[in-house]
Amino acid sequence: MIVLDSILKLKKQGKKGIAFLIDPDKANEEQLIKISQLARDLEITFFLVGGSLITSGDLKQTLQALKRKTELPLILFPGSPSQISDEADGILFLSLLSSRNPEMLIGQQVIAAPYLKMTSLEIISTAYLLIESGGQTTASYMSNSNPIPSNKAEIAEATALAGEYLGMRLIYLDAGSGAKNPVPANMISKVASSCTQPIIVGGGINSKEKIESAYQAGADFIVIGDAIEKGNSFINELDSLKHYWT
Ligand code: 1GP
Repeated sequence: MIVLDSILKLKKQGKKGIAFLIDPDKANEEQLIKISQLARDLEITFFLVGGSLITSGDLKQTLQALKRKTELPLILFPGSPSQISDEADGILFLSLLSSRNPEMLIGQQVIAAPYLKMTSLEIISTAYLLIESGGQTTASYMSNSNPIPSNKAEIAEATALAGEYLGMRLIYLDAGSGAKNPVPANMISKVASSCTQPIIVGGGINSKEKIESAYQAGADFIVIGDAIEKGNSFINELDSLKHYWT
């Protein structure tokens, strides 16, 4: 469990982590070169690759292109069982615990399992919680599920804890890609106060302040996708936060 161990090690050392999310639909070769360079300079922890819906992009080609440009672990963040590839190093094996949709809780996982068995991917069991973020996101629409209301931190806490008791190794609180509002700090704190497994937070993180607020609330890891792909100017300021993860 190389990737999970490195996440646990960071947490034990009191360090934070940062991952960039690459959506194969949005990233072209030129962007991948820039993003890989940035990842190297910032010494980020790993890449996540995937999306709720891939239409035009090619997952395998994106992974191969990334592998030519970076040594960092590539972890699949799949929107469906079609997003499995041995070109990656690992996979977040997600169960959408915020939903009451059996397909997202266990159906898609059953379809994926025999394919995963044929790969050498590191499989990281992850409690995945979508959080309401000021508008519908692709993730909540595609998963046909209601996200947890943003003012119901206690529901997120109970859900994350249930995931931990079910044996899941990571807790991912996601406001959804391009979210208007990120996961609220008080919700992150509440989850962090009950759970012992590492907490990943993502969705709508597009400023230094939002990163620091998530870390200070108890996030162990943050994920940035949209802002990196768009080349948002705040990425030039990330260097000053490097002490959190290096
Ligand atoms: C989405 O948490 C990720 O699933 C990242 O979100 O694209 O908004 O950074 P952004």
